[in-house]
Amino acid sequence: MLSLGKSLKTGMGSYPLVGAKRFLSNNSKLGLKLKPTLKSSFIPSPITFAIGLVGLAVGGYYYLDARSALHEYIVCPIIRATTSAEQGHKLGIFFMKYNLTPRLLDDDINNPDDILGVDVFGTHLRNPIGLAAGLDKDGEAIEALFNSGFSYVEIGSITPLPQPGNPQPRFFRLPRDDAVINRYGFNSSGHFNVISNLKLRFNKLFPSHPNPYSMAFRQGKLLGINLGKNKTGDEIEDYVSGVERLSPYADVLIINVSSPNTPGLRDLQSESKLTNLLSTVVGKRSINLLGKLPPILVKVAPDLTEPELESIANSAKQAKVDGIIISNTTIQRPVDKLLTTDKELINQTGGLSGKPLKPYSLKALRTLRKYTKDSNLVLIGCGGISNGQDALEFGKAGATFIQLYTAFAYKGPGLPGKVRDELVDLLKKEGKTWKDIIGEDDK
Ligand SMILES: Cc1cc2nc3c(=O)[nH]c(=O)nc-3n(C[C@H](O)[C@H](O)[C@H](O)COP(=O)(O)O)c2cc1C
Ligand SMILES: *[C@@H]1O[C@H](CO)[C@@H](O)[C@H](O)[C@H]1NC(C)=O
Ligand SMILES: *[C@@H]1O[C@H](CO)[C@@H](O)[C@H](O)[C@H]1NC(C)=O
Ligand SMILES: *[C@@H]1O[C@H](CO)[C@@H](O)[C@H](O)[C@H]1NC(C)=O
Ligand SMILES: *[C@@H]1O[C@H](CO)[C@@H](O)[C@H](O)[C@H]1NC(C)=O
Ligand SMILES: CC(=O)N[C@H]1CO[C@H](CO)[C@@H](O)[C@@H]1O
Repeated sequence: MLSLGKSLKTGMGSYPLVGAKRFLSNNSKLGLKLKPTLKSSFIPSPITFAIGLVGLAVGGYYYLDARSALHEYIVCPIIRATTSAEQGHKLGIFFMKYNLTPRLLDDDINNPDDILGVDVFGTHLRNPIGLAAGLDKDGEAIEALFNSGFSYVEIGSITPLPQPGNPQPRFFRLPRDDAVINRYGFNSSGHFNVISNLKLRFNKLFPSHPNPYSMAFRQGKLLGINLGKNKTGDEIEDYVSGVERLSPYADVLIINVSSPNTPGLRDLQSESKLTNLLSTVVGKRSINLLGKLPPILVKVAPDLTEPELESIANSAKQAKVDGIIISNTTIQRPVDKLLTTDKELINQTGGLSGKPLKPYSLKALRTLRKYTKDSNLVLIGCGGISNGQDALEFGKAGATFIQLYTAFAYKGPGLPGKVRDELVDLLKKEGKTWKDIIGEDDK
């Protein structure tokens, strides 16, 4: 089993229900507001609203089927044509928050012989397709995201105190390249607002699922929470408070080590600083409301050098971190390969994601694989994945499961189901299962 075992066995026995019941009865004493404090910051312009309604009406029945071409070829392009990138993002969250997006109707079914199943973090994930952080920053759209077929959803990044992020515009579409550039700068409504969202969700779901599979409240699915630090916050303090406050709601916790403290060459001092940060954070976890200790993952940038990645791998092993997500967006601009002729777009400051990121993230994944093969660190592939073939490449390069974001923003809620079906077909052709192909490249 590709798992982390050890730490996860703690507290699995009778703990879950006790923990959860205690939570329910103590709720009011925790001093956190139970009301949803997130104001809907989405104010649709009359045009986008009207188009949304027309889309719904024209869509009719087909709107309900996640994989109908309606979303990819009609709804998403209309949204792109009529909104700025950030308005489009908000509109998407708005639809999902109120469950106005379609669900993958055969989520439970189309995985013949469990071809896509994979054991990770003491769990059997039903498929290796996850959503990356940054789409649902505040944990408002979790149900809709699981409904669209993801088996892993990562919310956040969440900073301790609310912060506005960078001034707008800060999100740019490069449609010809199936890419986006963002410099949101981690706008976040802060720990307490997100906790109140998660708490409401728990209180709503727990009574009818008294024995939930996970904090996803779905069989074979996991909920990840990505912790950020405030712009002016202290790295250790902010991550520690994140781990302490959000452990109860998480199946998995993620912290970002996108750039280790030294740009440039590997140096022992920065490695030990990182090891110290990671060990501290690992030690501060507590069991979640279901009695399980959430594994901790670190997320890295694709722009790190091989010595830097090696250094992160060493720190992760020493600190007994459970896994690594590879990768975040890139600050590089593969100008010769980008189709966009708009140089001003290319020159926007920020992280580039989507198709052009794939070679960088895949390379970083291969490098990390090289330095972690001897450990039980779980590698999670992310960056430019948009179809079954991409997912398969990351799996073969060593990813236990994958995440995507930009392709979902372009193609809409049908994408997870599509990637899943493509993966099943590709694996069947090879006569293999997902488990068989993980890390196949280095065999
Ligand atoms: C608009 C946007 C916001 C993002 N915000 C976050 C974030 O808050 N935290 C984080 O760890 N990653 C964030 N990411 C990075 C994604 O999680 C992912 O690592 C990256 O986009 C590469 O995957 P993709 O090519 O499939 O989009 C963000 C990406 C985008 C496009
Ligand atoms: C951050 O920005 C995104 C996109 O506009 C939005 O959905 C989200 O609500 C914002 N969060 C905060 C706290 O501003
Ligand atoms: C991610 O890490 C880098 C340095 O490692 C830091 O500059 C950045 O602020 C972090 N982002 C978040 C959201 O924590
Ligand atoms: C974009 O950046 C390149 C190199 O940094 C520079 O030569 C070019 O003039 C810039 N273009 C625009 C439109 O700013
Ligand atoms: C990701 O990359 C962006 C830009 O490359 C950087 O600002 C940010 O701190 C990184 N970390 C996370 C968690 O996104
Ligand atoms: C604890 C901490 O550093 N909080 C900061 C979070 O970010 C906002 C905006 O950048 C600051 O005003 C807070 O001081």
